[in-house]
Amino acid sequence: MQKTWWKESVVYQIYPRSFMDSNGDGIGDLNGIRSKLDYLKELGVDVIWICPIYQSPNADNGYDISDYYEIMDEFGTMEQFDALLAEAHERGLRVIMDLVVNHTSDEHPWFIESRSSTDHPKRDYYIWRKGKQSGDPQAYPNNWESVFGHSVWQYDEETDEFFMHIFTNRQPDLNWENPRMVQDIHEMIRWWLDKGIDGFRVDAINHITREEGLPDEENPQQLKTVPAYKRFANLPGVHDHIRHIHEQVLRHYDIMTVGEAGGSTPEDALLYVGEDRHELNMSFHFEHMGLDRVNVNKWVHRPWQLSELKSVMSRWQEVLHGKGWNANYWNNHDQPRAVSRFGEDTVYRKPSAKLLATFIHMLEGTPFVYQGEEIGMTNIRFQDLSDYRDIEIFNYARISKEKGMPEQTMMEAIWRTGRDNARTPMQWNATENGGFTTGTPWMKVNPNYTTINVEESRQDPNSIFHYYQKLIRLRKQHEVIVYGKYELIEPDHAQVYAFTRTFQDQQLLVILNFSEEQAEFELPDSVIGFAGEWLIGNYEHDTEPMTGKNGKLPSRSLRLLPYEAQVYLGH
Ligand code: TEU
Ligand code: CA
Repeated sequence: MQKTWWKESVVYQIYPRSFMDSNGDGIGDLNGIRSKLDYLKELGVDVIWICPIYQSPNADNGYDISDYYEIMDEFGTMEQFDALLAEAHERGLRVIMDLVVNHTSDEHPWFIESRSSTDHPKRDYYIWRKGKQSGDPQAYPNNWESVFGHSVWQYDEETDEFFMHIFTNRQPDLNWENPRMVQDIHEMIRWWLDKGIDGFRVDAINHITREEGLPDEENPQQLKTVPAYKRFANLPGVHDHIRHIHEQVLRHYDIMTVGEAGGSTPEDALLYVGEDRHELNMSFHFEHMGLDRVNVNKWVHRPWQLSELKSVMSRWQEVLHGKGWNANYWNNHDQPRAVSRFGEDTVYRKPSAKLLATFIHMLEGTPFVYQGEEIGMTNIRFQDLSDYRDIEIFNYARISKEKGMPEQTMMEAIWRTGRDNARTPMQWNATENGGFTTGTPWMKVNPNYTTINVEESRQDPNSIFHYYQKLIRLRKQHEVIVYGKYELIEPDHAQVYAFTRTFQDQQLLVILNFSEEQAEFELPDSVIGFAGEWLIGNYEHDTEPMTGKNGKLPSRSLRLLPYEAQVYLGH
């Protein structure tokens, strides 16, 4: 297996709009990020991934780009970006950008030209089709549903045709079958890499080709059981495009790339990240994010099961080992806060946040930490729909009202699942608005900022922040944390998720009680005789637990407190 810096790194994701506002307009910005680089250095991360900062009308908070070569006015200027990059590099921090090339904004000049006439040279930069009945804006070319609900087609009167958009109708899909469009995108990627950035998180890359001929889904049953986006996800043609980008552009730089590949299985992922494939370094999957949802509809909840988490994560660990590389995460800007979802965000907030962190950092793969996760930020519950900001939430609310869903049911789904859970402003201290802005924040701050904030977390030696700091430091000290091979132990235990990692003569033993109850855990024969020392854990014990002095684990059975995590290092 190849050793590289991006395997040894920890990545920190920044959602710029909500990170830090430097000028009091209520919107996070580049200078805000610059002012927090020392904080990130203190935490110990190696790479920052900044969500889109390009020019955008912000229908989807920057994921709708109108100019790839300019910085969004609200975020600052290109000079400020260059300064941010230089200051990060001075501190030994690498910077990766979001690359959004499945679609642009409908305000991108390419689209404005494309929509102007059927024979414009830019027409084929996007995907245009005639409807089933001329002049009828509802006579869609086919019956595919978009990721955010409703048809993937939007009627355009100008030319009596529809354009395709798998996300919102403000995000027309680029046509990757057009070589001139592809050349323009390659050139743009090269331009950013020549600036000296350290790589990309590639948005929705698995979606850039669609099923040939764009056929109708004929079986209505199928529409109910298979996510609609299967028609435009992880199709073989995607790989030709990625390999082409790699060959033309990426391979000439020392960078890291992580693709977003929703709906992918470990086998699909190997096609993106297999070391022999020359496509991407790693990819995000969503299988663990689906464990508390009914697959066809993210808004419909089901309780998650530890047994399913074990089988999903074990498959990813095993299938990719030695062949590709995992990107491990619990949180990002599209997901509710993990501590509120897979942990417990009241009495056990601290131990459960630390337990979740232990899991992600002890798996094989690169850990991704999302802003606020390192202080245990939680979900938000706005009573008033108008306090939300996310276009996906508003689409869902509109569709729910059309269906006659009771208001309360809808609000509960938004509280549980809405993306704005992750997007409330970063909580820096206990002053007004959590120290995020001196003005009026673009979205309200979670009122718990008075107790959950960075300042508090930095002062408390037992805080979640310091626990993350320690986990990150351990990664630099023990190669087994980076390169060890994963093995699940005691797969049937109902409360405890335990596994080992093995690299040369080093071994890790990771024991995680994912429940609110105490748990008894019998060490299996395979680890009896494991000579281990205590590495890290999320509870204070009078004596370091279960450690025979530099020796074997003293007893066969361990008693774990609620959400207790214990990690041992053996040699
Ligand atoms: O999200 C993409 C997204 O939601 C899907 O690709 C998802 O992975 C798939 O449906 C399987 O669950 C990205 C951004 O992260 C998000 O913020 C943007 O709104 C979206 O792309 C559009 O750019
Ligand atoms: Ca600002």
